[in-house]
Amino acid sequence: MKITQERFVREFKKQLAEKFALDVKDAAPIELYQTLVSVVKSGYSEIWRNTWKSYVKNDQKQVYYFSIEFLPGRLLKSNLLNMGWYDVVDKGLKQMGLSLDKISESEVDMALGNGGLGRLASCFMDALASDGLPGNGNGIRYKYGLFKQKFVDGYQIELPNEWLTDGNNWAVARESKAVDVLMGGQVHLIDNGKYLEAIYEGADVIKAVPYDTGIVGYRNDHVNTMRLWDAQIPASEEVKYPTIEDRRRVEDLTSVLYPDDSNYEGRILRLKQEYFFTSAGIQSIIRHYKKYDRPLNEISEHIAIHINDTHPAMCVAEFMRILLDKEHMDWDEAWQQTVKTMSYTNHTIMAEALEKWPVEMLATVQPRILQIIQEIDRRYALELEGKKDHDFIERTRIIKDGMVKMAHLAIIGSHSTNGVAKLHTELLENDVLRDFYELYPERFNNKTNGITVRRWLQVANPELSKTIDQAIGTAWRFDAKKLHELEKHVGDKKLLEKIGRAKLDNKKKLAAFIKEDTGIEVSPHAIFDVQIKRLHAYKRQLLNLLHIVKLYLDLKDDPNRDVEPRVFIFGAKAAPSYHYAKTIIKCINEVANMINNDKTINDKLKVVFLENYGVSLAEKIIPAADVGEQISTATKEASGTSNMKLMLNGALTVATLDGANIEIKDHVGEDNIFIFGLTKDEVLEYEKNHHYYAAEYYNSNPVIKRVLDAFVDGTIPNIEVEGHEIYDSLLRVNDEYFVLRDFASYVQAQEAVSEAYKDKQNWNKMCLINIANAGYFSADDTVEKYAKEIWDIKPNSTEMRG
Ligand code: 26Y
Repeated sequence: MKITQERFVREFKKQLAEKFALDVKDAAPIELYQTLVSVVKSGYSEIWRNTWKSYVKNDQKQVYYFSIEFLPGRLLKSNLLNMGWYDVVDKGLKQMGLSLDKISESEVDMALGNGGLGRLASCFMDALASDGLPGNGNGIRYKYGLFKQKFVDGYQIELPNEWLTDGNNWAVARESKAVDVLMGGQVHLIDNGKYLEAIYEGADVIKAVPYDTGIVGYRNDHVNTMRLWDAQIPASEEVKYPTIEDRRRVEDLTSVLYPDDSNYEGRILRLKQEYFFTSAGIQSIIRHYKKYDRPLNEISEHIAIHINDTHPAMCVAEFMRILLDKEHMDWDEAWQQTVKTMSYTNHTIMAEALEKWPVEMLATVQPRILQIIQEIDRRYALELEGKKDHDFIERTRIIKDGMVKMAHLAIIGSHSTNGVAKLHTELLENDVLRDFYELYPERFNNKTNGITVRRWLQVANPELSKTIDQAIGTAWRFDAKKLHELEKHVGDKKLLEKIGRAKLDNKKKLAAFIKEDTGIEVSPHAIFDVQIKRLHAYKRQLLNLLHIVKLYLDLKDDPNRDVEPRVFIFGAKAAPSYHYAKTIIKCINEVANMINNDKTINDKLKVVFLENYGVSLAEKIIPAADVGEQISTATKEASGTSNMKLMLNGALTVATLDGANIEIKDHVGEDNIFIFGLTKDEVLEYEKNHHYYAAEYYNSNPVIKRVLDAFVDGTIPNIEVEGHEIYDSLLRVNDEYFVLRDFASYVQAQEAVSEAYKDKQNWNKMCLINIANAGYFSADDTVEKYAKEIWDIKPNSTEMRG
């Protein structure tokens, strides 16, 4: 829909009057926000319908991206940008005395995910639509999003995130598209003469109601759907649930998002959630497919299903269940279609994140699914008999020692398994999934992660975006790889200055936010050094903290030391049950308190731990960052994506050779990144030969000794318990993630950062090179590769939309 400022203002006032019977001057922020959402929605609803109709009309192959997490954040500005409405609406609101920035703040983040995996799913949704690709999301509409984090006395406190209190204005509930999901009870197979009939007894019937959200493509008249399912009680079953508690048992299925990131716990409600959204999604896909009388033995030519990590791995068995039990296809044909339809992405090699479910638990949740998995497993082992040795078969089969290995199910039941960065895929092939790589080499491939440049640069950083426009025009807004043209201007001093100025403006804004949020005063002229990601031992926020303590102790020795002032900024949530991660949070907060209140160090050092890190806070922090910390132990971080967002915004990276950091280094060159630490081979060697002794580093390096002692000798106040815990984890438990091993090398890299910052022009040049090369990590390109190499789907052309 074309919009003019005049038309927008008229429409806005009209809808405000209709919805709330109010004038602009009398409306509350939330009313203004809700009105704006309706105007925006009416702006794309027809395109949404047409996009869907064109898929049907052209019989286009579509992909369904199954993910137990989606982390879109706020949608208002991103939708305005993608529709091409941003400037007109911005001006129109100003004309009415309103501000888009302020109204946007009324939107509650849609935080239905923990971290990287959920955010990746949302970047991919945006990219699919912007590439004009037929791609749908399938997930869960949690009533409570990821918990809200508060600090009380430096400790993390979790509060419920009731994001739906004002309603979700973007989603449309589609009762008419509900499906029934069966759980529990028993199942019997009866030969009725024609086929084996599955008879369910005593199962609970749960009504899955879809909530659809339009995903607007960037200026291409294309709107896809993200479908999230809600659990309800079917009208026919009302009598089965007479009390409020009974009802709650069903509805609780979609109440909470599990706040664990990369840390598997075998909870039955979680398994139920996995089956619930998997079954609802698969049923609705097949029902839709059948509406147009196409043969089921060609279904894999019309749809692709993507399994985002193992959480939706039951897709394999559920798809088989429908083809076998409902469509009476024979096993071999059904299996062939299933494998051709499914594809799987692995996001971690960390053993503690790999899902394994006890057989009995699966039997309780869905006995028929267990039967089918057992049969897949039996046939898998049979097929390999005589071809592979016994040990190989036992190592790779799906069910072993009473546990169902979900990754094995996903690999065996799909035609593609991919890792999320070159190094990660290499580790999968040569190490973690070596057996499967030997068995199915053709199924393995790499797809390095990507981010949406629209949200992370155009929306989050308008200052830098404008500067880039002035240098190279606006084509990069459509094709992020064109950012590379900036490199031609690397000698343009005016441009470098402008990049520096845009950064300074963003730092001033963040400084104001920090002041308002925490009361801490920081100078925008200091280096803003940022580590933002989930709190996890392997991500090594602790290494960062040890370095901060070192800098502090150096300043205490000599307050007049000539150092570049730095502000260390953290954002991180810890899983509520992850004790060690919470201990690190407490320690960071206490170190921050100590440093920020010490007048003797002349404001040369500040530490800010911002509460409640999430997508919207990231949008404030990232544009203001000078330095991004990507310091995981090599081999542990599958890819990372904040590394990409930060470089895109002109932050320089301090990094280990882990995940996508390696590819970042390859693009920007060694001179434009600060690399330190053990390499993959060194880490693997230590892990294999067990000859790392952390205490040696403590005993032989006086700096390390002094820093660690500060945690236990009262230097850092209020961490009597926590300080010892940290100390012991490094010295007694022998430092699982090689923090002390990498410390000296890290300090050196940080010294190089301080040195480099002294030459502003050269620093800005390095920033420019980082920005110029960030286009290689555009999700648009990543998704295009998935489309071509895994899903075999094609973009919608304008004519096709008809
Ligand atoms: C089993 C369950 C507890 C579980 C829940 C969440 C397991 C894993 C996860 C989340 C994993 C995750 O977020 N992984 C991250 O995926 C990103 C996108 O691919 C990567 O960039 C990042 O390195 C990886 O840690």
